[in-house]
Amino acid sequence: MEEITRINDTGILRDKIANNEPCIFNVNDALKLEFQKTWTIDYLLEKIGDLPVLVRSTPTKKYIDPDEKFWGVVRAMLLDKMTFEKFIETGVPEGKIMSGTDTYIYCNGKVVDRWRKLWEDVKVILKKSEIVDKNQKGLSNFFETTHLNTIGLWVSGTGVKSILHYDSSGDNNLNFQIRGKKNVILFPPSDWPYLKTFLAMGLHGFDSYKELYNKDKNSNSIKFQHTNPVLAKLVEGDVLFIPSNWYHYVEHIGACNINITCWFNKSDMNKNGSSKRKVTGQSNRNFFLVLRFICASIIALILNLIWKTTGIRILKKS
Ligand SMILES: O=C(O)CCC(=O)C(=O)O
Repeated sequence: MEEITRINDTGILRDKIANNEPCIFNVNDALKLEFQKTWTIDYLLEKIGDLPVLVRSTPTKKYIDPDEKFWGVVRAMLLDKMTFEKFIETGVPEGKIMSGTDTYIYCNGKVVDRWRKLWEDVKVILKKSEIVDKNQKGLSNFFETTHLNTIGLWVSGTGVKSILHYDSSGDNNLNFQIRGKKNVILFPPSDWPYLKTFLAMGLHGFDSYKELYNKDKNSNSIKFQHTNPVLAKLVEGDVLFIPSNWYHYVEHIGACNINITCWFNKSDMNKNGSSKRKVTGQSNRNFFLVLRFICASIIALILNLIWKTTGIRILKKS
C-alpha cells in the first residue's frame, strides 16, 4: 500500500481539496493552531472533566466488525453515559470510544452550547475577514463560515478499529490528529465494486485489511486485487484530508487518541463539487449479512431507547 502524500503548504492543500486528492498536512510548531498544541488529556479534564458524555463500548474494541457474532454487533452499537473524567479513567482502558459521530462541538453551522468551551479554542479555523490571504501558511482562518458544517470530537485508546465507510453527508473531511496515532486506510469511491458495500459502509471483516500491509501485492487475496488503497500513518500534529465519498477504515494506535473531524461543504471548494453524479454503488451480494446488520441495528436502537428513557440496560455490555 502506498503512503499518502505529505504537504506543508496551505495553497497546495487547497489544490488537493479542489482535485479530491487525499493528503496529510503538517506544519511546524509556529504555524500550528493553538489547540493542536494545548489539547492534552489533562487540559481536557480541566475544561470538561465534569461533563457527561455519550460513549460506545464493546469488549472487542471493533466498531463495528461485520464478521463479529450477532450480539457483538448489537453491543458495538450500544451507548453509555458517564462524565468525561470517568471515561478517561475507566472507559478508555476498557476500549470505550467517544465517537465524533455522536459528539458534535459545532453542528450544521451552529455552536453546540455544552461544548462551547472547546469551540472557543477551535474557532480559529473560521475566517475572520473577507480578505483572502494568498500567503496564508497555517490553518487559522481556513474556512468560510458557510463552508464549515460540523465538527466531531473523537477520544479513544489503543486497539480500537472503525468500520470502512464514507461520510454519508457527502462532505469533505479534515481530520486533526491532535494526540496519539492512527492508521487510516483510504479507498477512492471508484473502488466500491470490490469493497462489499452496503449503504455507505464496506462489509469486509476487519481481519481482511491486514493483508493490505503485505509488501508483496501478489500474496494478497483476490478481495482487494483491483483496489487502490492508500495509507495515512497519522501522528500528532497531522491533519488528514479525506475527500468526499472516499472510504476510510481506521485503526487507533495511540494509548490515548484525540481527534477532531471538520466536515465541510464539497461544492464550495471542489472543482466538480456541485455535480450530483453518483460516485458509489452497492456491491455486497451477501443478503444474509445485510439482514443481520439491519436486525442488529434495530435491536440496538430499541435497547438504546429503553436505556435513555428508563435507565435500564437489558443487554449486558460485556
Ligand atoms: O477515527 C475513527 O475511528 C473514524 C474517523 C472517521 O470516520 C471520520 O473522521 O470520519
